[in-house]
Amino acid sequence: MNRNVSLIGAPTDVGAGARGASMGPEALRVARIGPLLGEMGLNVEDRGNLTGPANPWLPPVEGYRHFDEVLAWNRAVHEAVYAELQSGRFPILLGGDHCLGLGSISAVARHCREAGKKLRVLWLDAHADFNTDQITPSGNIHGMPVACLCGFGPQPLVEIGGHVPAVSPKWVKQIGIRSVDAGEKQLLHDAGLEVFDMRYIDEMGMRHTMELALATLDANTHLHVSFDVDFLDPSFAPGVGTTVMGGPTYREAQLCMEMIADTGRMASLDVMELNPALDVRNRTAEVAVDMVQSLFGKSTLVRRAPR
Ligand SMILES: [Mn+2]
Repeated sequence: MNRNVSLIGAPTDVGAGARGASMGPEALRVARIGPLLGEMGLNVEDRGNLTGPANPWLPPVEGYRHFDEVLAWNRAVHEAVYAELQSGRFPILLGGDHCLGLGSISAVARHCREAGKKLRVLWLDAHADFNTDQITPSGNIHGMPVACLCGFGPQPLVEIGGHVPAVSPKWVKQIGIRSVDAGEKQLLHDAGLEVFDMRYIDEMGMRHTMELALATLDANTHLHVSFDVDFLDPSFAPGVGTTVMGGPTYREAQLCMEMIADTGRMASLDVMELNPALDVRNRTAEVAVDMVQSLFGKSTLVRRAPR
């Protein structure tokens, strides 16, 4: 795994239905994301925060809230993530709401196209984020990034990475899903995304789920992880805008992260939707950082290195 890591803060909640995810990057820094990764032997550079328009907090216009602001933030994220990948570094996007997954993953896809790499995206989330302006109940664009990446959405958003669609639905595996809107469900099925929802994880277990989700990786694969903190069960990670009960337990989530680390293929990461305004003494930020450490190979039990 690339151990030269760049932290990129994207302090905005323009795509969300609650204010507060704009404070996520700083809460992750307060929880010592940089120093703790540094202690694991990673070379960490904190690039500070991107800038963009303020959140005007307006109702939807033609199906979207804050379209222009979302576009501006995603363009900034796209350029920042792309620049880190081009200089051979591992970008970690500190969100910010999940609409920015569009800017981040479109940059990763562009990099992979140019470098001849195969792309796989693991979308860890309580929600499928596969809405469009036609079916969205709220107009909040943080419910739409996966659809936009797959080419379903407004032209300026879907073509951010210069190639439409930015990713094939076949490259995306969703894990932990437990809240999907009715129209979204149909569109997900039609597009052919592989979704490992909570029912699947309940029945088959996290280990089997991750074995399948990671089965097609090879030496030429760039694995991107888009970690929405609401993936975690809110009993131990309450600091998000859209909590949904019945998520992975702490141990299940750790296993998920450790199995990703074991592949050695993760090459970029988003940590999204942390909302300090809804958190309790920064506990969710600390849990999120704990999970990120596991993604980089920190295991709970001390294990001997394989011979
Ligand atoms: Mn999400």
